[in-house]
Amino acid sequence: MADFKELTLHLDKGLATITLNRPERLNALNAALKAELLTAVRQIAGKHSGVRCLLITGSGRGFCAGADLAEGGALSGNDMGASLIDTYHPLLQELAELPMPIVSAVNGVAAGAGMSLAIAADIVIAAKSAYFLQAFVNIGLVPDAGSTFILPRLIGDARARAMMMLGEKIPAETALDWGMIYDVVEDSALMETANTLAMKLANGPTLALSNIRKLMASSSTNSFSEQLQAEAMAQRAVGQTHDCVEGVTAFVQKRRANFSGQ
Ligand code: T3D
Repeated sequence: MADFKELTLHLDKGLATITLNRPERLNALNAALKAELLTAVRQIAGKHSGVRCLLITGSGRGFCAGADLAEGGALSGNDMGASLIDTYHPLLQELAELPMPIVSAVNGVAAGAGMSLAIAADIVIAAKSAYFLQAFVNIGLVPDAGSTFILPRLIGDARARAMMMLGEKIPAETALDWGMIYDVVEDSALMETANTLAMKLANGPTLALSNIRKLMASSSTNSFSEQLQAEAMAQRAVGQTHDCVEGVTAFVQKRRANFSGQ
């Protein structure tokens, strides 16, 4: 297993937990953290990793404050497009293609690319004191790391534009009202709630869950008939899995299904 300094990776019964670990910088993404994140996600994605759900959170009082502005990459003269293409995009693609569900437990501020990372998860749970910030415009940048794709799909055009253009803090409870996230819990309950939910997913029918991810991704660009076709193809594949046999058998036998991820 790779050695990490800027994050921790904890593996427990099919659940991988990545904790961004630069609390003194609100877990801002420096080059080392981005590289470690990519390594960790690739390790989790590996065929023999045994991981069936990924949980991402932050240490300290922040989830992630976006790009590390102290590192100098965002200073004028640097090609930030290249930096996105070389470092953020492989990570976001890897997350998008991960064959298992992703949960983010937003323990504090999620700003800039840190917000993009938070909402790249399938299920986002936030602590009551957390907030979301499209910080880019406040430093003269445009939203990146997938925010212009994901955010309007979550909260609609009007609210997404306002968040991106005004660069204001959106409290977790407003994010919940707007449909940006799945749930808000007391700060003290965040990790237990997120762990319970992530463990449930880790014990779920992994191939069905990863196909749900794919179908949700294609539904934003497919036509209705293309999406019906995609559903049929996914169902053909998933319907032949051990987990489907187990799920139906367990239903008929009136017992809880014991999914293996196969
Ligand atoms: O090439 C590329 O990489 C392009 C990609 C760009 C993607 C982006 O994400 S651009 C957006 C970058 N992020 C931001 O603009 C957010 C900057 N941070 C803030 O606006 C505020 O820190 C927060 C609103 C997030 C939190 O405010 P507050 O008052 O709770 O905390 P603070 O005091 O500002 O921050 C605490 C410490 O973290 C502080 O350090 P210090 O003074 O105690 O030594 C602060 O400098 C540091 N910090 C916070 N955010 C960042 C950061 N250090 C480096 N980079 C940061 N993004």
